[in-house]
Amino acid sequence: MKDGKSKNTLPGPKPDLENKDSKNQVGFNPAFFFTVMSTSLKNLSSYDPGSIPDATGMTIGIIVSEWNESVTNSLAQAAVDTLVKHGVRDQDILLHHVPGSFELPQGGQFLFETTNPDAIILIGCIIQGETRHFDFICQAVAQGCKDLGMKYNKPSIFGVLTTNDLRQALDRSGGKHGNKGIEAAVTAIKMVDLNRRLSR
Ligand code: DLZ
Repeated sequence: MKDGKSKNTLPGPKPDLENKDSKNQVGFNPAFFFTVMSTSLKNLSSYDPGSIPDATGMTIGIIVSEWNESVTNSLAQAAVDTLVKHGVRDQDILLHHVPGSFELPQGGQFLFETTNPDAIILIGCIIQGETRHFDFICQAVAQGCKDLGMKYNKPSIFGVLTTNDLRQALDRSGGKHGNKGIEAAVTAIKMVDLNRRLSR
């Protein structure tokens, strides 16, 4: 929010963002703050399986970026395993690769145009480099993912890691912070289920 006041309050002591004389003040970096808060308050992969809708009969497309493939393949495998665990048949998971994350939205568009799945998951890993390339790719992929969902009126799930380094990416693709691929699959199932219930 523009005035810095949000209705969503996080548990725990409030950080003193205004007082520059505060003892612990080392300069406020919003990106660092939200990364730490999101991972210390929530393991990205922990969820109650019983709370997830039955995914039987769903068709899910997965587009995977080849850049940083050790990371993206772990994310994709976790997404596939999660979909199958909740009832999606192997043959109803349509998985394709694209060269890099920038190509993810168009890969998703090709899939919606040709096979029209119930949802698409875009999986990538964009790691901060020395130039602003990172910012442009992240911005384009996030916007493209959102546009895809709006264009086809079907869930388009952002399963893209945007990290400062490879360590952070590994931690979130089967490491100490879980696997974002699981979260992406669960989100896809929930959104398809919501769409189905509202369309009845
Ligand atoms: C060029 C590039 C760079 C520098 N870094 C990444 C990255 O960290 N993750 C990723 O998925 N893709 C990267 N790419 C490739 C672009 O996404 C894209 O494939 C090329 O710019 C060609 O359009």
